[in-house]
Amino acid sequence: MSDINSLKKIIILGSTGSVGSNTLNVIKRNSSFDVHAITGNNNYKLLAKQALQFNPKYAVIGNKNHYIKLKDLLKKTSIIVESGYDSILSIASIKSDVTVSAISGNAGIASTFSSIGNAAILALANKESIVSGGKMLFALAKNNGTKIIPIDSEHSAIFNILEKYNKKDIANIIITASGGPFLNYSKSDMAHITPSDALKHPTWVMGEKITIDSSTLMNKGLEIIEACYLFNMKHQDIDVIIHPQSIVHSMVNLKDGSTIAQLGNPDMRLPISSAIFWPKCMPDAIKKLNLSKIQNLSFYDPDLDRFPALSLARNVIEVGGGAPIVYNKANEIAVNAFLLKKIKFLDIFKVVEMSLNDCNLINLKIDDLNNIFEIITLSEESALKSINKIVGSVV
Ligand code: MN3
Repeated sequence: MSDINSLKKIIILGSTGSVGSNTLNVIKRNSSFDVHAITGNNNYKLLAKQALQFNPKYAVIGNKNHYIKLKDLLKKTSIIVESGYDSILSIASIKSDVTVSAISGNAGIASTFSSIGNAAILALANKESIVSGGKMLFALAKNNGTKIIPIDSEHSAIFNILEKYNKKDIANIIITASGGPFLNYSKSDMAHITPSDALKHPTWVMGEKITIDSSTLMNKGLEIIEACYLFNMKHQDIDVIIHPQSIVHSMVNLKDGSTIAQLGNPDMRLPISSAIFWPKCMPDAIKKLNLSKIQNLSFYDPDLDRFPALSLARNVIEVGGGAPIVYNKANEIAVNAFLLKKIKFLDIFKVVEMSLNDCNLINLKIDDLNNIFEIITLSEESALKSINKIVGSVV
């Protein structure tokens, strides 16, 4: 058994979600971490179960309505129970060896920023903080000594490859995309896609929002933006290729003409262990590949006409300023409206495009978190307005 002082102090923001639960799953099989704090938003039962199992100093629930219930479930322990958004932010600002930022959506932006300068390693799964505040986030991390390591599977693959090569030898990177369930749909078929069709992801099991984003390729658009900031690259040097088996997690082309790829079974525990154990490699993090059993790996160029999310993302990067925030927030609102059957599948792209055209946010400077939240609010209003226009025009 390791002695407590040699253990690495880890904080998991969003421990009840899929990345958070998988992080605890990884930690359970390895004794080198001391779980210092875990946070959830609504699922107080799972949070209590995790707290009883990992005995953290703090267990924090975002939704204050669940405070008493959580406190009650943990009454026989010495775990400090807190609730509310501000408590999550103060947990995020505790000094740690590793902080995992796995709160999903815009709710995870502020806590990601709070961990900068406090976490030695920030294992970052919250896409929104990179997409909405990437420039600021990476500048702050650099100046305050926090190493950001992505948990997104594609970016984790690229990160690990880039670590081993000289930046000057890199030609470009290729992000793989499963293509989602509608890879072979015609545009007219796509008009009739229902929420339950879109919620069937072929290879990864994930939350509702990201599953829809995979089916529209909006997730891949967000990942292009994410890669630009993470790896400090131009979008022209970031290609997307459809790879339905999700075995090749992503690739890097070197200037000599060779391509370096990371392959593995699609399992979130690989990018998670790669981030929290960095620079070490965790033995048996996932099940080994059996390539002869898989037999075929296929690759296609994405159809930019049927999936406008990719070109939209590239425009958004060109425009800069608040545009990535509009892209992200308008999409979130549109996905919600689609799940509620207010708009059709193809309208998701329309809402994003209309919001980008409507918002005069492209020249706005992003100097602090307040700017980001202001633009998020304006994007939401614009997206709702766009949805009303679309719904109103259908007779
Ligand atoms: Mn991904």
